Amino acid sequence: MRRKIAFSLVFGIATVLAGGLCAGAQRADQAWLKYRPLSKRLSVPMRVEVMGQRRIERSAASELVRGLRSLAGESSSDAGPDSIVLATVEELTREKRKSIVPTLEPDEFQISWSRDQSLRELDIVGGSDRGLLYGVFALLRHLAEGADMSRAVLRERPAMAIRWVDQWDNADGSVERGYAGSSIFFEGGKVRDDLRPVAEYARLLASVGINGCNVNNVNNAAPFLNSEMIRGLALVADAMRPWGVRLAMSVDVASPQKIGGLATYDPLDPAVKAWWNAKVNEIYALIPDFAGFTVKADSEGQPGPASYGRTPADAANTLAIALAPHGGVVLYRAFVYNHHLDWNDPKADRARAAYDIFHPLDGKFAQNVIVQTKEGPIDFQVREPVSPLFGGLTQTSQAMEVQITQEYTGQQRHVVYLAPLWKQVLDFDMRVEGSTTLVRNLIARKGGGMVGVSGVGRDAWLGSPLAMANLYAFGRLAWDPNLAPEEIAREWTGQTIGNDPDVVRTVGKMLMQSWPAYEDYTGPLGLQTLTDITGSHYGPGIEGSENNGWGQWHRADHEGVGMDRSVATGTGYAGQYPPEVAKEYESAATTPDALLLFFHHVPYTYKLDSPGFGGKTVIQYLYDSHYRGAAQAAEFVRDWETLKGKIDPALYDNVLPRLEYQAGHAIVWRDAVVQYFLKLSGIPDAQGRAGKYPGRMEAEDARLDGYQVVDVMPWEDASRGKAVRCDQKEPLQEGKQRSCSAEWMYEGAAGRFDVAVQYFDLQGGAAKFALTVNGRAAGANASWVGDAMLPTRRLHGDNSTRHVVQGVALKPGDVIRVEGTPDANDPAALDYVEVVPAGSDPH
Ligand code: GCW
Repeated sequence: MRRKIAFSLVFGIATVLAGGLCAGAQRADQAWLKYRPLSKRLSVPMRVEVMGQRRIERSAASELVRGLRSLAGESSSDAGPDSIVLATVEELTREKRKSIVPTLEPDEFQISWSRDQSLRELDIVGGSDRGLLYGVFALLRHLAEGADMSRAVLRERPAMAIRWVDQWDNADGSVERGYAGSSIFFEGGKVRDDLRPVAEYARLLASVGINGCNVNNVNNAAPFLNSEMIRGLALVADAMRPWGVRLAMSVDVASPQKIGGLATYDPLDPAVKAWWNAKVNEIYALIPDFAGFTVKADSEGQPGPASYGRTPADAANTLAIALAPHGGVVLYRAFVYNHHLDWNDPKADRARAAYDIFHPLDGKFAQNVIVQTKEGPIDFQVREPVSPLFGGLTQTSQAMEVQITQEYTGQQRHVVYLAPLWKQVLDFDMRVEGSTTLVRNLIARKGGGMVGVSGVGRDAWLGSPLAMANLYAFGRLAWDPNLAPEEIAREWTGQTIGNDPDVVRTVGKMLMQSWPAYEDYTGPLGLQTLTDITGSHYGPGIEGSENNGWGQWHRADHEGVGMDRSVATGTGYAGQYPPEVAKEYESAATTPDALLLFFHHVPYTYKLDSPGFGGKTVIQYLYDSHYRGAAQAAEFVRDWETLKGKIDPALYDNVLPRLEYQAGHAIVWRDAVVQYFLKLSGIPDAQGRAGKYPGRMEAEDARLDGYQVVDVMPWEDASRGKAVRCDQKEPLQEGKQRSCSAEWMYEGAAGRFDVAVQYFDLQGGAAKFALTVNGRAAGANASWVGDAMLPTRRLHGDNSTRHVVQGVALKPGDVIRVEGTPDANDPAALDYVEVVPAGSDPH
């Protein structure tokens, strides 16, 4: 029997692969594919045999060998006579290898034990070579988590056909909304020469079942259809193909005019159609398995069919007809809206746009068009209702777009595990025609699925190690939306950080608490993220979303807050849902409190009544949630500290300062939102915290030498709206550091305290700071450099940063002094210092 096996591998390959990657290269094992040695013998054979020789099968075999060898660690030399056999259904049938061959769909796999005479075999059978690869990754995942596979039988297939990540990478190497360095795909207007990171990325994606990757930004996509770029993209496709990840690209519908030299891009013009046909043929000649196009049109300045009075269906179908003979698809984004809305018009509502535009087109799209809709009607906010369009396109294939890169959820500087948010959307019951209609089933129909905007870059994929849980979870949920976010967190932690039960429990708890915490300290009750939507989308900017055309409004005034989207008195958005859901959202009393202010404008004194909202008034809930969220962020630091000695020290040291930073920035958020609503509503905090900061000494009240008092914009981003900056205009004297100082006389009780210094860390310079008490360094870390790369190049909540010096002995009359030395564009600006009981502040 064994002789029939076309190709047999026993180790060796792992060494070859490892040798092929130079030291320092970006690798998948920086993420979850670590295969850390287990302390026990593996429960599966160490010998690997593969029946076929296709490229993906070779990847599967080499991955398995590499994984087994690494997991087995010391005991890896003991191969034994049993084997793992890898085969596709087709190979088994052809070779008559087994008496019973399972019937499997292409991406499906089955893992089961069998006997070949006296030997045991673990068979991994795929419906296709890709199914086989997924089976290998599933086995390795279970082993890495420490599972006993000695009797395992597994059979799985993906819930959805489309399981794609989208990159928003530009040809110059920048990544729109990317927070992890420059593009792994492009540089200097071209595809990069070194595509090894792309292959490693594809390996990572395949390990969680992702089967497509769109590599370029939906904005400014026209140059990507130039012939030279297509040749480069063919190399990208080659790099991903061994892992079953098909290349897709974003296209600009005006390309026939912009790069094709036609006078028009009207999708119904015969010359335009012919241009697209020829372009698509050119692509398929080089990339035979090309997956398809993603389109952003008539949105945020991108050209679109509206210029010719045509519909999105007209534009989508022209592309779809060109792609259809090759098996390609069009993902047409429903993110189409007018960003010049009239803020003074109480009926204007951006949330309505996708449904208003796309619902009337249901049934008008070609078979291979998939309408791709963001999970919520606005834009990846910390919380939104589910887009009603999912219930409004019953004849059309649909994909749900989520954002892995954390544009509005902390930009990877904050830990925010998004699986619970996505899961809530997937599990939402639209009640189409009055019966159970889960969003996850709506998108799984007719070849639809999920698309995650990924934003990986050259900085360890997503920059922050814990952010990788989101990429992992995205793939797992697209594969199986029944998985619970807790379970996914456990899987990810076990593979990435460690199987120690304390580690799995602690990291799982942190991940699960992270989205609620972020919501609490940014924008609860359906207010959305409350960030400056015309700027970086990062720090607090409560008013920034109002009074402009972008439509991310919350309509807060002196009396109340929230946007009336009811049918009776508001914009009518609530009426876009099927009747049962529409009815629930129509009245404030039945709208879940978590979404109350998305749907209704209510007085600050309105009483919340959902479980967990404690019968509080809206204003009190705003105060309380912000204090609770910031306290939770501080807790993450303490949680992580319990892992010291239990996890990889490099990972420990990498993550700890990020969590400390997050805890400090959560305070910036808390104070901004709280003081904003305190001022606007005039209603005091029943718990007496809002606007009162015991132990806080404002920079503008200090004895200043060189520092100038300035107003911060928006005012709520600084304590009491003011800060000081060190701008010394006179020329420097030789050898003399130009620095400024702020001094306060301490008047509190004697004791040991933590002293927090709130400063603004501007890009374009690395200002130095030193904290002294009576002229002496206040502690071990009392001198530091503000060299972080934070958004916004002026004093702002984006860059307001907290530095804590612990255990400082203070007595009345002591002089606390901060000396700031500016550097280039960083004026060493200060907001305040705060003396808090030792151990109460994250450090
Ligand atoms: O969220 C917004 C982003 C834009 C993005 C756009 C979109 C690619 O701020 O950067 O553009 O959505 O999804 O098209």
